[in-house]
Amino acid sequence: MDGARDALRRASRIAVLTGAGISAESGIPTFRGPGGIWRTYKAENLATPEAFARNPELVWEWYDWRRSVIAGVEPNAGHKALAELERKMESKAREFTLITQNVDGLHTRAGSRKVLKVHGEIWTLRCTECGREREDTSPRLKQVPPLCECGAMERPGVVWFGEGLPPKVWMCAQKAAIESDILLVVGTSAVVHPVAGLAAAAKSRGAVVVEVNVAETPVTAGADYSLRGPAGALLPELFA
Ligand code: BJW
Ligand code: ZN
Repeated sequence: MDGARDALRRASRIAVLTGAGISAESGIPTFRGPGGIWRTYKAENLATPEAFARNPELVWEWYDWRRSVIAGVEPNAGHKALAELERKMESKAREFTLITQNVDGLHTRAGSRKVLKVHGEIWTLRCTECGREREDTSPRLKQVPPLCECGAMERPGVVWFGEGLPPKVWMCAQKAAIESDILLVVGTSAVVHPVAGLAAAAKSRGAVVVEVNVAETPVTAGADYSLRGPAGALLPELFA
């Protein structure tokens, strides 16, 4: 912990990559591991463009249910510590970039201002025909599937398996990771590509890699510091 804390204090460019584990303490299930979403639901039936084309009603009902779960929880100490770190870094004119794979919007609700949402956001709805995007933060949609004002069906504004990441957001995320002095990898199993490659890319360009996770991951072996425990407890301690 002390070595990682010192490295953070010295860094002028910090990048942070978060995954579902940071929201676990808020009560949102992760995808993999005990109690994970993919233990109950099959990703190929719900989180692929093919699944949506086959049965948009089913996919939308699942997303509508997840929206209601997320709307009922609060950001936790881990989200708040990252929002606080962003403010601290900015007041010292140092660079800070938060990259998240999470679609739940909890970083924003915790007060983080600049968030690169590489897998999109569950509150964004995108038209399948005209591509128009809108935000709808109601816990339950009035109508499922929702319709665009052009009359066509909307889809969740998230990135499914087999789809490319939003190009500009992804470019900024890669740049921030490889240009960082330190990359903090929090609560991700680091198995979903291309995001899973960010830690190795940053490391190969000289960044110090610090992992915060309750379990070992593919990042662990190459990390300079691997902190084992819940993000909500470790992050406030790390930034103290
Ligand atoms: C705690 C904790 C606590 C618990 N504190 N820690 C190269 C090799 C192999 C495969 C591929 C490859 N390149 C592409 C692929 C295919 C695929 C892929 O990676 N598959 C692998 C799974 C095998 N990738 C894609 O399809 C991606 N697209 C792509 O590459 O496109 C190429 C392309 C280019 C151009 C044109 C067209 C295509 C897209 C991936 C999209 C992922 N989507 C999802 C769903 C989002 C929407 C939704 O939420 O419904 O994103 S899947 C799901 O996994 C979600 C997550 O963001 C993502 C990552 O999961 P995450 O965050 O790591 O969560 P978990 O549950 O896995 O881990 C939680 C961790 O927290 C664990 O480690 C715990 O220990 C820890 N934890 N509590 C700290 N309290
Ligand atoms: Zn439309």
